[in-house]
Amino acid sequence: MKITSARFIGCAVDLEDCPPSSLPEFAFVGRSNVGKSSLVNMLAEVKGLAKTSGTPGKTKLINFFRINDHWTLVDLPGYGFAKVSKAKQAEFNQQVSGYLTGRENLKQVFALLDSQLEPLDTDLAFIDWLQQCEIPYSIIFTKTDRSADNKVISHEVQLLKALEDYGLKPNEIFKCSAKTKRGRGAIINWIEGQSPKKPKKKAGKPIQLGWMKK
Ligand SMILES: Nc1nc2c(ncn2[C@@H]2O[C@H](COP(=O)(O)OP(=O)(O)OP(=O)(O)O)[C@@H](O)[C@H]2O)c(=O)[nH]1
Ligand SMILES: [Mg+2]
Repeated sequence: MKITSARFIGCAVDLEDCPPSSLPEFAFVGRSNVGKSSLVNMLAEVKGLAKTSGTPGKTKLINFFRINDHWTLVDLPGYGFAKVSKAKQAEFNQQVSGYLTGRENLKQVFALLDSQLEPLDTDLAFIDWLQQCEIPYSIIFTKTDRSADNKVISHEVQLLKALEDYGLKPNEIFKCSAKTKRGRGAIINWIEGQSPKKPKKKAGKPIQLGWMKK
């Protein structure tokens, strides 16, 4: 699918502050530094659309990006950033959980996990929470370019085992790299499949006016 437009349409501190929209929304959530903002840029094919940083804690608000005037990608602040105070973490939890549980046009959450690491308890607890809240979710393994294939596969096997142990059932599991664009087609196709089709203009019948026959 071709991206014809990708626009930042606003940011919000919490659910009440979110821009009204009836377009399907797809949100990216995960630990700080896992690669959420980089993935938004990779999918939209616009460098710098979402702000990225090597330092965790860069994205502090809920950011909305409208794609092809057809659906919206939502870049969320990360969780589990140790340098953030307890009070700030609680604020984050309220901010993000309020959006995830209350946003009516939210179609799907992509829970991002770093493919360089074994599945972490905090990530599994977050995915468990998504499932308990009945929020549709898929998992994306990020930064696959940073490890050898066999390491990524071994972490994936561990993840599948952990998901089974916890009784967690994501819709899909994707593997991606914002650097090499691995996984872009699969994720975009999946999003497209969840969005209502744009009504196609009907091909009009050729005009048949009486005088034309003469
Ligand atoms: N090699 C490689 N680096 C990546 C990839 N994705 C992200 N990065 C790097 O990881 C760092 C964090 O990326 P971000 O996209 O800012 O991460 P984030 O999850 O949005 O972080 P917060 O906003 O702080 O929660 C940056 O230095 C990125 O360049 C990837 O697929 N491959
Ligand atoms: Mg970010």
